[in-house]
Amino acid sequence: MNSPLFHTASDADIKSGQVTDVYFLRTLEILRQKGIAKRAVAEIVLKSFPGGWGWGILAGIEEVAVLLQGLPVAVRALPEGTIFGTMQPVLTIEGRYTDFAQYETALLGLLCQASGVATKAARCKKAAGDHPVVSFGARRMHPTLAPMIERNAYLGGCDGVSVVKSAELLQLEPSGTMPHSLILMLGDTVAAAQAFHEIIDRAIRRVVLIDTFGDEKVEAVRVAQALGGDLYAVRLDTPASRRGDILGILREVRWELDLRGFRHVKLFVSGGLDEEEILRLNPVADAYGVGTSISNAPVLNFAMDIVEVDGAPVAKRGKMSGRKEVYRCGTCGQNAVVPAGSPAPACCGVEATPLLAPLIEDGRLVRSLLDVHAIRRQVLAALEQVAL
Ligand code: PCP
Repeated sequence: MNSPLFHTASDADIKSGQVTDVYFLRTLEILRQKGIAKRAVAEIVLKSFPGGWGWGILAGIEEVAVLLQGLPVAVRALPEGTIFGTMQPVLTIEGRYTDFAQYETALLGLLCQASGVATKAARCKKAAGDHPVVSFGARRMHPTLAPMIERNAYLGGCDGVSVVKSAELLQLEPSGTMPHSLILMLGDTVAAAQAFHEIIDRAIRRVVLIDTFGDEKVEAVRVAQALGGDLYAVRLDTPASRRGDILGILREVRWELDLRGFRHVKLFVSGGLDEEEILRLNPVADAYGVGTSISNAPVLNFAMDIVEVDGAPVAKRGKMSGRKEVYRCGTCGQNAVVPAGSPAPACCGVEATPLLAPLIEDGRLVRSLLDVHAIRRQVLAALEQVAL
């Protein structure tokens, strides 16, 4: 068997259950030798959010459907992109425990990282409002993960992604400006701007990086005078050693450009950004490139726990036993969790809507999954109802 080029598991490794913690295989060995083939209902729940976050965006469901298809199990899940809270089951899996036990590791991995990235992206987009946020963080993670990271950054609300392969899979045009290396190669910011303008497809917006050699406000005016109406924006990726008061620097750049009639030139900021910094820069900045804080977002520590065995409610300490339903109030957007079979709770005077829906039955996908663009639109709409 060819060993993988990179230190990663292949699709076949994941699908065949090889990406599993060894204690699941030992459990299977014991259950099989003891002839224990009990049925179980397990649920995936988040006990707490990182960083004091009040909500999360559920992501990774499309990949979970791929992982579990073909197994003799029944799976119910919240729709991908749903805003959820702590102690709310986002997915349940039912079947003979020995049929799905070894998939827990991969299943959680697919949800934990994707939902962390999608939630951080949503927080940055919520902070930025109408200002575009572009995902620039693939370079901080193993390249195998770039498409996954950028799909979930986009699903969470980012307006664009920078990696060519990710954009291709999302059927988007890749987003990007120019690297410092181009300016270092050309030896001057204006020379680089003019070369970019001369050679790169005119459909690509002219966003010129202005922090390589000189002071940003001087470089901004030089580039604006060189490209005039063809200049869409200037990018400030000012290094930490010079960053000081970046809001002050942005105000100066804005002032000097406006004074000389370049009101059309937008200010694009990147480097060390997160939702708090975006909120601070919104008064002057027009667009953001966010890397590390999204691609290296804290994972959401979902846990998968058995809540029923052979039809009887049972759970470990710290968990509530029995099957559950998650309901959403159509008016205030609040979620509520009740034991399965209970009447639908009322909220804001209306009957709430059940959220957990069948995803897989007898190993077959029984739900048509929305495409990532439709999910993103739903996420942006739902973000209207939550606070940062
Ligand atoms: C990086 C690149 C990314 C930025 C930083 C993401 O800058 O431009 O857009 O930053 P973050 O991870 O802190 O959010 P450099 O590598 O300095 O610049 P470049 O490759 O653009 O020359």
